[in-house]
Amino acid sequence: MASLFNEFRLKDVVLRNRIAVSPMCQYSSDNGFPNDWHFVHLGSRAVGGAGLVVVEATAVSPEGRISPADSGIYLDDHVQPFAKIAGFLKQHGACPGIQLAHAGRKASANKPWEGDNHIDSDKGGWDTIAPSAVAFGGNLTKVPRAMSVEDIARIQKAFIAAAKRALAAGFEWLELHLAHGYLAHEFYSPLANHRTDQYGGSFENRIRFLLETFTAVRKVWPERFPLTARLSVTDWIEGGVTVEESIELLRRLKSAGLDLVDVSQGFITPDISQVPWGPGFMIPTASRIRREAEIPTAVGWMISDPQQAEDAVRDQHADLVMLAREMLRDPYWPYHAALKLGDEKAASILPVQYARAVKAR
Ligand code: XEN
Repeated sequence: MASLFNEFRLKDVVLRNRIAVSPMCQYSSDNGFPNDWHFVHLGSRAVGGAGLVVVEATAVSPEGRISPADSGIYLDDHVQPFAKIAGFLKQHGACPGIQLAHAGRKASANKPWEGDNHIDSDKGGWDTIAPSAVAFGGNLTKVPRAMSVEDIARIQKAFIAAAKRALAAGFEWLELHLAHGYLAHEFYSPLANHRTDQYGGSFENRIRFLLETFTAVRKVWPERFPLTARLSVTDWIEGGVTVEESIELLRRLKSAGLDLVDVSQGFITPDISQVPWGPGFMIPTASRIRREAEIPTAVGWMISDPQQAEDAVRDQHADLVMLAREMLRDPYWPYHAALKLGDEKAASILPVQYARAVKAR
């Protein structure tokens, strides 16, 4: 049997295999509410056989949305539509997960297919906040307001409230978004954090927002369910965060109760020229982090070949593979991967409604 189809236990959650659907922004919500699009998009991937399906970056407060069309979980009324999605994912054998996020200085942007640029505050956008009053650059030119200590406390409370709502909606896997140049990453990276108070400067100070927020969420998220984080472990450029620093950060997050790291990279600057793009390019880094931070690890980025995914799990470079674009191309990727790897579980991956008609071939 292929290692990719081994169960994975984390806390009281048992995933049916090592294949996870990465959180992927759909830019299809209105005032944060998920709708039929999200239900079908996420539900299809559960039906397709993934062990874990993680809902897109879901904003903890309205100004934390990347775009006006982002999902959010900042209202009690958001719980019910998310509960419908979480319930369906679970009913179809996938663990329901959700990623909680605040976009910081990258918020108030157009959908990617409408330009990906900042929307003016008087044209449907809003004023943004970040650790420091420094614009991202590129298409995102808006200068954020530097957060006060009161702003920091308010956003941390928003993360706590969002985690409670996610639990009420039936999610059993929580991922905090500490990556991709959004708010938490902006605190972590010296490229975005120019503060001179206790939240900026030294490594200890730059990780304070991340550790405090994580610790606060851990208090309200039950021990029986995994609390995970997606971290950009490197900024790839001089002066940015490094893998070595991230290993130290992950050791501390682990002491604070982190159950798994979803290893990601970059996006703190618009310059992506130094990223070594290629199939599975983050697997060696994830492997090092898994070994040195001694923490269960998920890895994504340009993984599409079942054999590459299988090797990553079998050789213990990662515990889970996170698939994004490949899952958009093929919601039945787990079934097709099992066929390709010759795994006897292939037929049983399909739901009964389909399996009786579709023979493994
Ligand atoms: C291809 C994903 C890397 C950068 N982005 C990350 C996003 C949303 C859009 C782009 C995220 O983490 N929510």
